[in-house]
Amino acid sequence: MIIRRVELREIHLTLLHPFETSFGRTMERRIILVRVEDVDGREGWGECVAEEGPFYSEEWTESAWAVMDQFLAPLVIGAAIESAEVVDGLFAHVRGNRMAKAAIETAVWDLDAHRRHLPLWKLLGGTREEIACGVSIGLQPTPSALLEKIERELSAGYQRIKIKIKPGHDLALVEAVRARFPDIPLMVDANSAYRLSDAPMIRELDRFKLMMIEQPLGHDDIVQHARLQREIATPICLDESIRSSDDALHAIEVGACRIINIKLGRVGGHMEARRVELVCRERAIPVWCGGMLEAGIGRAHNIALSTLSGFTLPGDVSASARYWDEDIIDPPVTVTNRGTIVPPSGPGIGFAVKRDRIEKLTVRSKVIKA
Ligand code: OSB
Ligand code: MG
Repeated sequence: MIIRRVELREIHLTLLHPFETSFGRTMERRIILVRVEDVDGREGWGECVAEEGPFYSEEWTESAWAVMDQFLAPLVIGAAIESAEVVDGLFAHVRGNRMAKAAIETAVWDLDAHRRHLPLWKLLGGTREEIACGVSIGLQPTPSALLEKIERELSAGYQRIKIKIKPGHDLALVEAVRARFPDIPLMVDANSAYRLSDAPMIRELDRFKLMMIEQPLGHDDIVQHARLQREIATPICLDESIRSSDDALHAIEVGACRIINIKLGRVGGHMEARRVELVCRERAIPVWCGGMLEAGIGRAHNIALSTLSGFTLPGDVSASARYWDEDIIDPPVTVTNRGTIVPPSGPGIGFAVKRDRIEKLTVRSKVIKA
């Protein structure tokens, strides 16, 4: 395929409920959408998961826009791309900026799947006809508000509950959740809020039989996580620290984690996400698909990724209705009462992109062509 046009647009979408983590609070998302078009007029869509500020990672909406506009889009335009598998190679000499890379790379995968009349998940090599879903619940104003949210998600059928923790909102919070829900599959995510010197507190979490603790220490650390893992029984899951399949290999080799969260944006797209999945599967490390408060296009790519066989744990991929009054895809993502999503059978991402809605939400756009 030869791509003749890359369209960037920034849309603003307001979350139904604010989302709070140890590093900040989000209400309005500024999301960059990517549309690629080939010389035959076929299209593919991607979504950039960079957030509104450089707090989860160094990337943010403005940096991703600039890198896509000035460096990445020109690299795909006019290039002979036999398959979407080569796109990450075209980007290899651009350092970092993985969320920007993933937005364009995933759009080319959607286009490639359309061109081959295949669902994207099948083109990626996915085999799961149903994927397991969990939810990520942000920090709440009170413990009782958290318990209420958990109750609601459990009755919707979600298979595991993840709650955010931070210093001062950890042991007592988990204790309150366990007192009310003694047996549910439960995990916590600290988004790098602790230091190795907090190991004694973290070890106390062992008594709550959590499925895992996600990213307790430094966002780019591996060695201290290995030390911590030796001191606690709860499995560590790495999120922020794993930016590539090499990172995954290193983390597994030194025992820094027993589980890995894979996010398309954090690793630079489908190709690298598949490499991470393979490194983990070959070493019996379970993986699950993380989320970044995506709108429908990013969510659809996450669903496709989650069909790979190594994704044995419920991910943070949940229904559109938990985030938005109206999504940008049709139909919106829905979850069965068993807490699963059935990947769509249509070509590409398998959802229709709502052009009119996107047009209304757009605050800026740019077309890059030869
Ligand atoms: O650490 O997994 C995380 C959202 C934004 C940034 C980082 C994270 C998250 C989530 C939300 O936990 C997952 C979702 O529901 O999309
Ligand atoms: Mg996380």
